[in-house]
Amino acid sequence: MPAAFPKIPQIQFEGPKSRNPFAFKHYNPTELVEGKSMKDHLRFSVVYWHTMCGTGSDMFGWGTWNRPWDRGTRENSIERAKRRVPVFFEFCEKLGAPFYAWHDRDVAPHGTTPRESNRYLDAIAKLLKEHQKASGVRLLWGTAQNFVHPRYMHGAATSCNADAFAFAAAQVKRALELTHELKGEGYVFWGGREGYSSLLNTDLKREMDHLGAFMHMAVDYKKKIGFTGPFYIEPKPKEPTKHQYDSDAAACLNFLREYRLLPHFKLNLETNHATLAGHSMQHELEVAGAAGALGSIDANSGDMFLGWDTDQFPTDLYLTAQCMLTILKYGGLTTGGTNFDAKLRRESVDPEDLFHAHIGGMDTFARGLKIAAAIRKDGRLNEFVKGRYRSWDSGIGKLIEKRKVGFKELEAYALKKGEITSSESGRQEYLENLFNEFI
Ligand code: XLS
Ligand code: NI
Ligand code: NI
Repeated sequence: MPAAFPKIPQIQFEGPKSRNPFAFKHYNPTELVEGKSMKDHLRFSVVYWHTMCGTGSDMFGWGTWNRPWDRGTRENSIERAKRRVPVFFEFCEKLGAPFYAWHDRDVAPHGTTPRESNRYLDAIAKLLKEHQKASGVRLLWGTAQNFVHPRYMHGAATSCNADAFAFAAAQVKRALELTHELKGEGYVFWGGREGYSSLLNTDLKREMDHLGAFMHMAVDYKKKIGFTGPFYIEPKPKEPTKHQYDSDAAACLNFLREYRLLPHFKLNLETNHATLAGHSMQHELEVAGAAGALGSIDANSGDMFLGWDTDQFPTDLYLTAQCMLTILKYGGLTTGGTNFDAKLRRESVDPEDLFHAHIGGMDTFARGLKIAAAIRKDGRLNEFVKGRYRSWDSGIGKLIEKRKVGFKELEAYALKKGEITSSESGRQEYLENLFNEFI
């Protein structure tokens, strides 16, 4: 098969002075930051769904993207699926992305029965294995697409119809096996339609219980096949349903604790989902990190004027610097990665736009990493935060933290003290200026 991107060279690091659009200005895979290579810090990953299956269509219009490799094959055919595999790996290799991610039904088409779907998936699995081996590109995570087919219209694990639960289980079983076969680093659960559109027809408690049971079955099966990578839940507050059960990091952690699943899961956090939930991405990362559940990130960004998941490539240095500051604080990405769950705009119709988008995202994260490392090295920010809590390092604060005192002793302390006389500035504006010194 002829190359899909014949005019695009291998993307190399050329440094900030380069004017070559097909070069990295900041992402230098071998450069060390805090003693670790950028490649190992960032663990970039390309998604199969937007990159290979997207068409540029939206609710108001047909596809717009020019994808020469799809020509002459039918939509949703196994022929088209087969043709896409080498194109995808050529893209990852030219880009120098070490990882990728898929849903079962974006690498292979839907069959008319589960048996036929499995057959398609088996055929594609063989190709994925070959191409992973030849290219060295590894699977960051796999997942099952349990939201496109009409059988999942009421949800999958949280459907009112027990058959939908059973079909979803069968699909996750196979997707898990394939993730294991392809040596995937982890496995993701994004609750596609696990939520509701109206409480009038919904038994929320029963649906949540079913979701808990589903996850326990997945944990059991993972052990059974010997898959040792982490499970991730990916929070999102809405879209496609009005309310998704996995609405944000805190809701996911609560669900995992309630159903005694926390030891088996971490979170996969996506920027645009955080902002849809009314949080910053850094907030979500902090909440997950504090619970020891910071797993992986879906790196994208939304549009502040649009209220849906626009899945744009990340280009904002503040965003990536904040992300990397929290990620470094919690020990960095280990099994997780920086997964570009992002798509081109409808008007970006050329294959080369895929390169511009990913190069931009990688450079933006590389700069974010360098900025975060510089802020940490400088130390002023950290010192400030530490200093702000110094009343907890001795005296009454220390006694409270050590649980040596209760309300009775604290009442006595307050009565004796009379009033809190010191008032100390939070210095937000000073700290914002300090942060800007590094941008
Ligand atoms: C959709 C999600 C989805 C997950 C994988 O909004 O981001 O793409 O990452 O199922
Ligand atoms: Ni998303
Ligand atoms: Ni995602």
